[in-house]
Amino acid sequence: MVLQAKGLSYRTVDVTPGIGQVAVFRLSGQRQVPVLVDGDTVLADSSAIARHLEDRAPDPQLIPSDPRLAAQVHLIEDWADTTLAAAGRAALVQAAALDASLRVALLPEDLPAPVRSVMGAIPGGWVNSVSELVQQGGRADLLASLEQLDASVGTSPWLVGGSMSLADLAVASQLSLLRFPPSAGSPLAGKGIPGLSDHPGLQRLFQWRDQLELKLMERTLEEV
Ligand SMILES: N[C@@H](CCC(=O)N[C@@H](CS)C(=O)NCC(=O)O)C(=O)O
Repeated sequence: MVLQAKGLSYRTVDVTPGIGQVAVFRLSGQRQVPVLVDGDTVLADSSAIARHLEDRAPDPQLIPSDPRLAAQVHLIEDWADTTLAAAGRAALVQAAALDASLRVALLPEDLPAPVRSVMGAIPGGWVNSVSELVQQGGRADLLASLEQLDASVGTSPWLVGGSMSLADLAVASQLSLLRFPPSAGSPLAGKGIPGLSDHPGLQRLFQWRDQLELKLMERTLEEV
C-alpha cells in the first residue's frame, strides 16, 4: 500500500508458507513476509520498509513532520501491526475452522487439488473448541477498538492530521483479515469474519478501507 501511495513501480512475489520461506530466509535472514528488495537493499518488517520508502520517495509524506502527529502515527501503526494483526489472525483462523469454503480459498494457489479437497472435507467446527478458548475476551476488546475507528473515519477520512498517513495504511491493511477487500478477487472478496465483517457498527470502517484501496489503485493506474 505504501508503494502504491507513493506511485512507485514494483513487482510482488507470493510466498508459499513453509517451502517458500526457505528462499525468504536466504534472501533476508528471517522467514517472514513482507520483504522489500530495492536494488542492493533487502529489508524485512513492514515498519522498516515503510520508513525506507518514506526516505526514498518523500511525496506524498506518510510520516508527518510535526512530532505530535508523528507520534500518533507511530502509535497507531504499531498497534495495527501487533494487537490488531494478532486479533485479526486469531479471528480468521476461527472463521476458517468453521467455514470449509473460506479454508480452501485461503490455501496457496499452487497446492495440488487433492490436498485442497481434503482441507475442504474436514468437518467445520473440529478445531472450534480450541480456537474458542483462544478467542474468549479478545473479541470484545477488538470490537471496541474497531468501533472507535469506525467513529473516527465517520468524521474524517484520515486517522491522524489532515492527510493520508502510515496510520491509515497500517490499519486498512490489517482490516483485510477481517473482511477481504475487492482486490482479493473471487472467491474471497467480501467474505469475512462472521460477527465482525457484517457488524452494523463497523460498516463505515470497511467502506473506508475499500475507498482507500480504490484511491491507491487509481494512483497506480495514473503512473502506468
Ligand atoms: N512485524 C512484521 C510481521 C510480519 C508477519 O507477521 N508476517 C507473517 C505474514 S503477515 C508471516 O510471514 N508469517 C509466517 C511466519 O511467521 O512463519 C511486519 O510488520 O512486517
